[in-house]
Amino acid sequence: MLIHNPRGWELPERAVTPEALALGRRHLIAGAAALGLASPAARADTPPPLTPDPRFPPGRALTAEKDAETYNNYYEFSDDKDLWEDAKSLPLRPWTIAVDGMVAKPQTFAIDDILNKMPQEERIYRHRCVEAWAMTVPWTGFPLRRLLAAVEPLGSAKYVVFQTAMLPKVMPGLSQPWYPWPYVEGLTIDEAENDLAFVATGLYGKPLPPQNGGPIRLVVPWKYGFKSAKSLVKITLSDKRPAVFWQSIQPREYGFWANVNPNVAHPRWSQASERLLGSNERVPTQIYNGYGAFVASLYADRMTEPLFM
Ligand SMILES: Nc1nc2c(c(=O)[nH]1)N[C@H]1C(S)=C(S)[C@@H](COP(=O)(O)O)O[C@H]1N2
Ligand SMILES: [Mo]
Repeated sequence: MLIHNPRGWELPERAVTPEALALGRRHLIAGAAALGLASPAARADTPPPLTPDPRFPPGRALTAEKDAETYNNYYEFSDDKDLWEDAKSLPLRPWTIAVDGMVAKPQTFAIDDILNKMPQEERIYRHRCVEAWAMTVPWTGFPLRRLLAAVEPLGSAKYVVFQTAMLPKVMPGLSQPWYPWPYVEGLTIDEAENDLAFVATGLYGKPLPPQNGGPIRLVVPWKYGFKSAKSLVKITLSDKRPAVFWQSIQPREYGFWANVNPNVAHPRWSQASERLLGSNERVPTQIYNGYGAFVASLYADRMTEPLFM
């Protein structure tokens, strides 16, 4: 079932939640009080658990936490999926993330300042890797547009560029010189400001583990998974489209836009269906990974672009 009750480990006391969620929670608390149950969420000194944003119903069962955290793509560590133990050597503190480029107020944030400053939300999103496996997981974090608003993008900025940490001492993959390190990804400004574009700092109600991109990563669920860059150290606003990691390696197979589409095959395999992590079940792939109602309008004037690779 989809019922999920995360701990509020990273919710600052002054956190604000969307009204509907706060209301729903008050009902829960009131219900518990009526039953005479001591509700930890009702105490002022304890942050309440987060409720998944109801705008984004996942429509399928949550992936088991163990599966999502032991089957990963993180090429800085390895091109195998079982890198989770090696990734534990990534030091998650101290950690800073610079937000710079074409902005009025460039800033370098310490990760704990971000956690304290940004109201935390939970979202259960479907995730679709270009390799045709998929998962459904609860991320904790905040909308990307809130972070952008803090640095005040200039009107001339057209793209948002994301850069992953490069720590050769703990990331053996960096010694493979045929990859164009660092891992860089990018979105257009309007994609980055879309409701769905999310910065994750937690997973299953706990701090984001390193193998999943801890302490802070991008999550753009309507695009193939490679767009969702991990372990971010820099976000740069630019008027130029960046050279992005997989497109630089193989431009015939991977593009800048990478929107999910079951009808546009990868040159080497079909994208019509996907395997759910932790099972052999295959389900049909949905255009924009099922998020078309939120994002299809972004592309109405971009139909001449290769939107689906
Ligand atoms: N820095 C970095 N980010 C990355 C990757 C990577 O290799 N390095 N892999 C991408 C790919 S292909 C996918 S499918 C997702 C996987 O995220 P997960 O391991 O949390 O499922 O991370 C993406 N972000
Ligand atoms: Mo992927």
